[in-house]
Amino acid sequence: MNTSDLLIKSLENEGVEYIFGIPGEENLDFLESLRTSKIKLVLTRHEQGAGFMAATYGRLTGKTGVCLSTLGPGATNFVTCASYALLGGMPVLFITGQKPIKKSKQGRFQIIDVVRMMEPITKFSKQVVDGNNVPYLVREAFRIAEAEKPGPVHLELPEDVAAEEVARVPFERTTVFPPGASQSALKTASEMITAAKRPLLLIASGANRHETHSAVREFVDRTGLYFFTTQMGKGVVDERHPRCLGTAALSDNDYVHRAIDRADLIVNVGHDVTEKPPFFMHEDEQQVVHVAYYPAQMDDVYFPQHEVIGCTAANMRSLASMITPSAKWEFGYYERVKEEIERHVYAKSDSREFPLIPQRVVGEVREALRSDAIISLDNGMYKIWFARNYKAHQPNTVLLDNALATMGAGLPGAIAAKLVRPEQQVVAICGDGGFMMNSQEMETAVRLGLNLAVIVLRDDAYGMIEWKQAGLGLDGFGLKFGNPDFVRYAEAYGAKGIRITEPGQLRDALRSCLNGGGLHLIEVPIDYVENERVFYEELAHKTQLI
Ligand SMILES: Cc1ncc(C[n+]2csc(CCOP(=O)(O)OP(=O)(O)O)c2C)c(N)n1
Repeated sequence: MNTSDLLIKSLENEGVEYIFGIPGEENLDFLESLRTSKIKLVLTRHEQGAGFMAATYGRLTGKTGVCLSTLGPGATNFVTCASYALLGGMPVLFITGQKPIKKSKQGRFQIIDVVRMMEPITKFSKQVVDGNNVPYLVREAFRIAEAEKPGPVHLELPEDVAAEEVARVPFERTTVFPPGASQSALKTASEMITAAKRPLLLIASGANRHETHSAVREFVDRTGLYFFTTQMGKGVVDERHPRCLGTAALSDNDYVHRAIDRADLIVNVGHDVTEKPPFFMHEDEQQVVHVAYYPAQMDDVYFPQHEVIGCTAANMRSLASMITPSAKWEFGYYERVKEEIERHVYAKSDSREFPLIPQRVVGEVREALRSDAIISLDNGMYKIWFARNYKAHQPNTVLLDNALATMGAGLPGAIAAKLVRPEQQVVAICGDGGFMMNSQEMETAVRLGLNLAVIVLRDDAYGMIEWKQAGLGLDGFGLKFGNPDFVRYAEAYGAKGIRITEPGQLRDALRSCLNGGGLHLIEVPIDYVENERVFYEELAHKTQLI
C-alpha cells in the first residue's frame, strides 16, 4: 500500500462519497488509488466548479465535501471556492498535488507555496511530508472542517510522498458532542426575553445547520414570537408561518426594518457577521441576545449584550422551556408590519410586463416548484429579489451566498445539490454575467445525466452594479456586454434551450423541464426597472404606510 492508497482508505473511512475535481500529473498515484475505490470521481471543467460543488455537498449534508486539483494553476483556482466555504461555513477538504519534495528534476516549474496560499482562507492547511501521518492528518482535517463554524481545510500531497510505501490504518471516526450553555447564561437570556416589551427573533445561517431548525421551530411555536431571517437563514422555519416577517434582504430601510427598529430586544440565533448585516445595531436602541455555537465577533454593527454559546439546538430547547410568554409583550405593531409586507413586498408578482420584472420571475418560480425544491442562486441583482420575495418552505432549500457573495457558484451548487438530493427538484438561478463564469459545468451536468433546470436572467449587463451606479447618481458606464444565443449555447452542450417570450411561460417551462429529465437552460429576459422604483422610491416613502 502506498500513501495514496492510504489516503483514499482514510477518505472512505470518513464516509466520503464523491471527489470533485481535475487531476494533474502530480495526482496520478492518487487517481490510480481512486480508480478502484467506492468513492466516485466527479470530473469537472474548472477547479472552481469542483470547489463550489464540494462546498455545497458539505453545506447540505454537514459532512466534509472533498475536491481535488493539481499543484500551481489548479490549486490557485481553488482560492475563490475556499474563501466561499470559509465565509459561508461549509465543510470542505481541498486536496492538491505537488512536485516531489525530496528530489525533483523540474526546478521551480509550476511551484508556488500552496500550503501558505491556503492558510488564510482555510481552517487548517498542511503538507503530507510522510505517508505515516495520513491517518491523523485526515482525521484532524475532517474534525476541524466539521466543527462549528464549519469551513475549508487543505492537504497537499507531493508526488513522491504519494508513491511511498506505508503500513498504517485510518483512525476511527469519532463524534464530538458540543456542550450546551451554562444555566446562568440561559437564565439571563430567558429573563431578558421575558422582560422585553417587543422581543423579536432573527434566524440566521447557523440555524440552517445540524438539524437546528426543529429546535427553532419549537421555540417559535412555544414562545409565540414574531421572527425574520437573514438571507442564509431562509427556510429554517416555513416562511408561510403567520408570524414570519420575511427576510432582511437589505441591511436597513425595508418594511421588515420597521419591526426591527421597534424591537427592544432581538434574539439572534445562528448569526455571524460574515453575512451582510440584516440590520445595523445602534447603541442604546435595542439589546441583542446572541445564540450560536461560538461567540459573536464584535463589530461596529454587531455587539450583542448577552451570549448563549454552545449547541444551538439544545440551547433553543432550553430557552423555550424556560420562557413563559409574557402578558406584557406587545405584538400589535408587528402584526401591522406583517400586513404591509404581504401587501407591498409580494405585490406585482402577477405583472404582465415583458421583459419580466423580478417580482414576476420570483412568483412564477415559486408557483412552479414543489415545497422541497432547491433553488441555487448565483450572485447578482435577482438574489436580493429572491431573498426578499421567495418564500422558502423548508430548511436549506434556498442555497445562496450572502457571505463571500461570489459570482459563479449557482450552477455548480445546483449540480452538487442534485447529486445529494436526487429526489428533489433543483434549479440554478443565475444572471447572464455569473452564469458565464462557470457555464462550462453544463457539460458536467449533462455527462452525469442530471435533471436540472438553469434559469439565466438576461439583461446583457452586470445589473447589480448598474443599480448601485445609478443609486450614486453616476452615468451608466462600463457594465454592458453581449451574450451568446443561449438556446443554441445549451444545445451545443447537449442540453435543451428555451427562450421565454411572455409572462406565464417560465412557470410552465420550469414544470415541464423538471418532469422531463436532462439539463434545460431557460433564458429569461429581465427588466430591472423595478430596482429603482421599489428600492429607491417606494422604500423612501414606506414609513407613511405603517
Ligand atoms: C466573482 C465576482 N466578481 C465580481 C463581483 C461583483 N458583482 C456583484 S454582482 C455583479 C453583477 C452580476 O451580474 P449578473 O450575473 O449578470 O446578474 P445581474 O446583477 O445582472 O442580475 C458583480 C460584477 C462578484 N460578486 N463576484
